[in-house]
Amino acid sequence: AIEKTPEYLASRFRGDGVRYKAKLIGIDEVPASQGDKMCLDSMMKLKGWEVAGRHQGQHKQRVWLKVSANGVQIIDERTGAVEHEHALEKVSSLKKDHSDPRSFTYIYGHEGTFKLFYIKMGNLADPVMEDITDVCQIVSHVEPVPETPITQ
Ligand code: I3P
Repeated sequence: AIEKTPEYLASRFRGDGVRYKAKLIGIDEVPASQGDKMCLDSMMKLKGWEVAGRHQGQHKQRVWLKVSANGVQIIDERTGAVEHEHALEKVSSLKKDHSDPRSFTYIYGHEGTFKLFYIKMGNLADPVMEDITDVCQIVSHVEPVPETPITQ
């Protein structure tokens, strides 16, 4: 296993960071930043919608999930458009989907509203969950970079 030195983590999540192929199962507005039952209820609802959509011939949106020191980005695979940009300090409740090793959820809180993002990875969910955990850890220990004073 790679030793996760501060230098290793800093370089892993610098710039564009890491990118994974994924599909968006769904997004749901939730009442709070955390809560086990709340998350499970939301996941069940979104899963129900996914199944209903599939029965109508719809496919989940294919996306790239980017994890860097600047946050989590969800990018439409087809257009390349950044559809969601999540600052790490506003991400909470990162959770494994115990019914599917490829899926996970997290909550993004912004101006008093909370949204649960339910994502299915191309492969296992563990590596990206580990990356999100690691990058949150490193940014929470880093002082914000002071702005360079403008000298005239
Ligand atoms: C597909 C199958 C895939 C699924 C895909 C389904 O149905 O369930 O596993 O991809 O979802 O359409 P079928 O076997 O009838 O073709 P995931 O495993 O990534 O969910 P999608 O159409 O939403 O991509």
